[in-house]
Amino acid sequence: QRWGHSIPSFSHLNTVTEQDLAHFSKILPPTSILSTLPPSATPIDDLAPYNVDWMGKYHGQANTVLRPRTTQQVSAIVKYCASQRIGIVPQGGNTGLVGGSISLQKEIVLNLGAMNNVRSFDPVSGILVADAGCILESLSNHIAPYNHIMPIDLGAKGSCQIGGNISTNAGGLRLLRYGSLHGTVLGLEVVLPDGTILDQLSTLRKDNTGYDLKQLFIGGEGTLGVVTGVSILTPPAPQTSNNIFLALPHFKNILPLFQIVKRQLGEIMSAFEYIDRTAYDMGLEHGLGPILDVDEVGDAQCFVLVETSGGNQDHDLEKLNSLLEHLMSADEPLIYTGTLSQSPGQFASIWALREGLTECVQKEGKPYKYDVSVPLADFQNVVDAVRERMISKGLYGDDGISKVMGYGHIGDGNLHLNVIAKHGYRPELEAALEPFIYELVASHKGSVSAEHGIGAMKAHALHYSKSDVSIEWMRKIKQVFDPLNIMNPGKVLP
Ligand code: FAD
Ligand code: 2HG
Ligand code: ZN
Repeated sequence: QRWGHSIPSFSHLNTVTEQDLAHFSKILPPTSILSTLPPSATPIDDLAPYNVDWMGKYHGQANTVLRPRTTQQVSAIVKYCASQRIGIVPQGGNTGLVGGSISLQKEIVLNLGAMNNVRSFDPVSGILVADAGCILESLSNHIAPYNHIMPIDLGAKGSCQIGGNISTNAGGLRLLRYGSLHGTVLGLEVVLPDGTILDQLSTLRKDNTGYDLKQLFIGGEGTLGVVTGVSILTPPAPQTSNNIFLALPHFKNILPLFQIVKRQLGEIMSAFEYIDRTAYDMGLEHGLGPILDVDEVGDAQCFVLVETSGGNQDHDLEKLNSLLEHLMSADEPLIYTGTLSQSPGQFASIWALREGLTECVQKEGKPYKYDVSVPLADFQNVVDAVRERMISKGLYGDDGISKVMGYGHIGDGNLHLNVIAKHGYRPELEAALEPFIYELVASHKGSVSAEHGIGAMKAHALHYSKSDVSIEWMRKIKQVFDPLNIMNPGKVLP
């Protein structure tokens, strides 16, 4: 069990009993209740997928999982849990990377997966209203025939739910173009920790009627309530999309490259993603790519994926070709080589290399993941500093940390630092990494969580990126919404 710090004890909370289960069966049909307690007596293996996170890093304790189908059922469950002081962990697709969706003690898991209906879609405004448990990819498929896309996209799209995306304020691959969910979410329906239904499922673009409460649940990580419904603005699908993949001799070329690409591509640039050499080689070893000729890549230190989305293929191709020409023909070229995708298949393989890295990391061993914001110029320094630290501690190698790598969303200043323990997590590895990495990030005035959230992993590290005053006011907000501290206890706040 790896919580990054000691597991808090929840003396204020009660464990689910057979009497509680009897009450839940008045709210939900038997098929929506999984519990090791009688009369359900679900085999423990059937609960296992709800008690372990995507990385296999966080192992939970829940003896009961509830899978409601309606907002009214969620409300009745939460109201009862409040009356009995039973802790609740809201769970979406369980793809989170900070242990937020796993029960720390014996809180119940409230899984939203059965709330998966699209409530409405307006093809004129592009406003989609859906249950929180809808899988991101199925929402994309739902609106594709109307030529709309979701404003958010990420590697976990086939499993993560829109309610989970909103609760983590997930960033992903389209943030550069469409901005954060704080802008695209128009309204939410939320079951508050006393069971009250807060209906703010607005479909208005503009609504300045006082405090914008929904913003608190975007990135709230299930600590302030259960998101049950979502209203979100979806943009029209671009008429044409292209991507290029570039190999850079040195990391130091990234900043001038970013400036040139932004200047030359202007409004059509929709993503600018980063992969360092270690991550690229790992991707290749796991069957992704190759995208570029191995000889031309040479000793390239890092790679960049640039995507464009526009309205006219000839116009966009002209811009991309002249960008590549400019980059290659300079006296001191910023790149060794680059390629422009020539087909939908090649476009997809270039993206697959970037999106597939998280799964490759998983196959390499057990990852310590640090999702940080630091100045772009320091991406490589941060990765190198961590590798050097592990070497100096004698912990670098196949029996300790086998790889340290960086990839991420350069356009957003977000580095994914992945530190792989080939043969599994060990306390001395973690002790060498933390608080070293958090202090390093703080020294760059960065953020210890750019987009994955705080969850259980980083609650004790929140202070590296938030002032005492901020944390105090976060606590006050938590106290107002959840005075009994039943909603995802032990997460986010230290
Ligand atoms: P879960 O993992 O189930 O839950 C995450 C948190 O939200 C928990 O604290 C949980 O309690 C809470 N929660 C979930 N649903 C609700 C709800 N309905 N109401 C209240 N609280 C709720 N993240 C990024 O930001 N960008 C990426 O590019 C990205 N790529 C990823 C790629 C892969 C392969 C994987 C495995 C993960 C990736 N993630 C990324 C991390 C993850 O945050 C997202 O996958 C996603 O937003 C989590 O959604 P989920 O439905 O799985 O939520
Ligand atoms: C991504 O951008 C995700 O691919 C996952 O946020 C990052 O694997 C990671 O560390
Ligand atoms: Zn990411």
